Amino acid sequence: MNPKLDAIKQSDPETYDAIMGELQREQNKLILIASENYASPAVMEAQGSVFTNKYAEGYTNKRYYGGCEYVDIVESLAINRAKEIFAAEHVNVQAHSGSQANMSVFFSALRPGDKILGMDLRHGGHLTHGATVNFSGMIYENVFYGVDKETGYIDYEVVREQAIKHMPKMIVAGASAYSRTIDFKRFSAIAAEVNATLLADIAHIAGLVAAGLHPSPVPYADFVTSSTHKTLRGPRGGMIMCKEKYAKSIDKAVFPGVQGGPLMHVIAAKAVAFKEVLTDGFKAYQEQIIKNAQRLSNELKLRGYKIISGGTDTHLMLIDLRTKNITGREAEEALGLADITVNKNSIPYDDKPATVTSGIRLGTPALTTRGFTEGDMAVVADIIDKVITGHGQPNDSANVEAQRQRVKELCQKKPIYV
Ligand code: DSN
Repeated sequence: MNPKLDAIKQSDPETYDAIMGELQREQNKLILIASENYASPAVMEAQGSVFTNKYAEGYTNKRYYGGCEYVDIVESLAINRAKEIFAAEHVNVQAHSGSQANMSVFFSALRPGDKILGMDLRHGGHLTHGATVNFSGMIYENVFYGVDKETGYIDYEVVREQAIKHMPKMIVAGASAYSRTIDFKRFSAIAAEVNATLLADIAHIAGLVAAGLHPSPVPYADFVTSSTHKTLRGPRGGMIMCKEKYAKSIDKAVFPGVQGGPLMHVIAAKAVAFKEVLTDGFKAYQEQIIKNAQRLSNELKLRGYKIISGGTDTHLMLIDLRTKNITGREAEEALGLADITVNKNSIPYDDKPATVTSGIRLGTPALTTRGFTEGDMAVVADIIDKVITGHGQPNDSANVEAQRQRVKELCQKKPIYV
């Protein structure tokens, strides 16, 4: 990253100060938000490049604007690299976000009023999988599956029963707060049984899938969507993969259906990120993300924390704080004071509203990018535990300050963008 930003400093000191403030925040805090990561300097250079100036409605060699010879090159690079990574028949890299990727799939495969079977947001699903406050819940009829109350795992027999009972037009597999391997093959068998289309949303696990550490849905699902900035470590954005037979209809749904001009600077950054995925170190990085998550989960369990489903196969975990006498909101605030950034999260069968919650979600992609390994995760778990158990105790402020110092040491030891 160019740390100087001389032009912004000159022209707009307020924005410059905000950027520098954010850089300090990202450097000096432990980012444990499961959906966040640090994009590489190369990805950020591409995203800050002259491609931000260019209109390119349409697709390669079929644009509605002149001067598209270089955008055609980067869009083709991004598409071909994504095809190679995921063994996908067709890829669209124009979706501005994971949500717009999902919207494009819905618009291409469904009619208003059609029924979708998705994972309940309160059990770890995503807004765009049918939540009533989202377009997916407003335009379509939604039914849900969740996780088993005892095990915390998806019960595929229940998914199947729901599918047979409701006969949805589309089944959505994928989650934002589910820590276990998703059996896409099983989902595809269920979808085939009820003649539904299968959409796999791999936004959270795309990096693990790319590295071969989580089974890929690409052979099984009609459509696979993802964001590009989570475990995949690219720029903020979305992408869609599908079978060749859906290629035309997906491309039409993205443009002109849902979006206008593609963000070519973001697409250039996707191309760069996909090249990074294809390098030798990427698999080891993804393996380390999982090792770190498993160590963090184990260390927290040793300190009496209940992890939903008992652990993790992926980059994240969901912690049930009810045994610790603290809400998700209180834990998020308390950890924030100690410079640890997490998000409160509903746990399955939560009786608290989404603004309070009984849980927090933790993820390791960002810490892994800055070089944290299992030993560091043991220290992180201990700091988290000390903050949470000290919350509301007489010496709370001194305790928080002591933990903040420990965070500072960790951050200084493993700086970002070196
Ligand atoms: N909001 C994202 C997350 O935090 O998981 C999903 O899009």
